Amino acid sequence: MNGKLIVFEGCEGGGKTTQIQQTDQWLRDQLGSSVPAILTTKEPGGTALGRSLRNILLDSRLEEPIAPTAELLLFACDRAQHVETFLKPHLKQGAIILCDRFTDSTIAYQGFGRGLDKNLIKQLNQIATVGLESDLTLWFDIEIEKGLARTQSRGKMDRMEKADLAFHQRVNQGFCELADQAGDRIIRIDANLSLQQVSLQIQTILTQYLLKWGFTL
Ligand code: Z5A
Repeated sequence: MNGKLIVFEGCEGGGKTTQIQQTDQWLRDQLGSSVPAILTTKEPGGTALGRSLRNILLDSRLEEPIAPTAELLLFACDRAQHVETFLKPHLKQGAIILCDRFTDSTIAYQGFGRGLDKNLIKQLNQIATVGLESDLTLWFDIEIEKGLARTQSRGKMDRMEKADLAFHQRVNQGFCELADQAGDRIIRIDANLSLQQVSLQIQTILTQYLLKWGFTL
């Protein structure tokens, strides 16, 4: 696998989506045509199948609640398709991929948030990814209330965002524990700061990693 998979993780409203767009442009400016491709994608929803699954997973008007295990399997299904048909082929060709959420979200949301067995989730992640891990994960650490206020100010909230505050606090605790255990695979970003300050943190970290990986800036 020649490319690099850089994942943006964290609770709602941390600014992942905004910063992925900024980082995409920054990487293009830094690396020019020296890499085969710079791509952005997300989970759920990085493939055609994934977009259908995303509509189901985030739909707040479903006639019945999605059972936690069914929810877990839908996220795993999205990931299996994404890894096999998008991530692995593009990484093999040397692409740098910026991905909005990946395996750590499942441990944080379905494990810590919903209370499902974390070892089972790790096994399921292993099946869905066939062992693919991020080269670097940027964890957008934001105060829960602040992040939810940002998403609420956008208007309509989706099914996951509508979960209660205690759920989001458990998810946040999950990301904290994952970051503690992961060494330098997961790097904390202070997402409470301004857009510009967050961008600067990301660019500083990415510069270190790109040089470590042998890219010329
Ligand atoms: N999920 C799961 O449960 N299990 C899994 O395995 C996976 C996912 C893969 C995906 O929803 C949901 O699926 C998610 C986890 C779950 N659930 N929730 N809740 P999504 O992809 O639609 O939502 P999200 O990933 O949570 O994205 P988000 O809510 O849009 O947040 P964001 O991408 O981190 O933030 P943003 O869209 O860039 O910014 C939000 C707003 O804040 C926006 O108006 C910005 O202009 C503003 N913003 C951003 N940065 C700043 C700063 N620094 N200052 C001020 N304002 C800012």
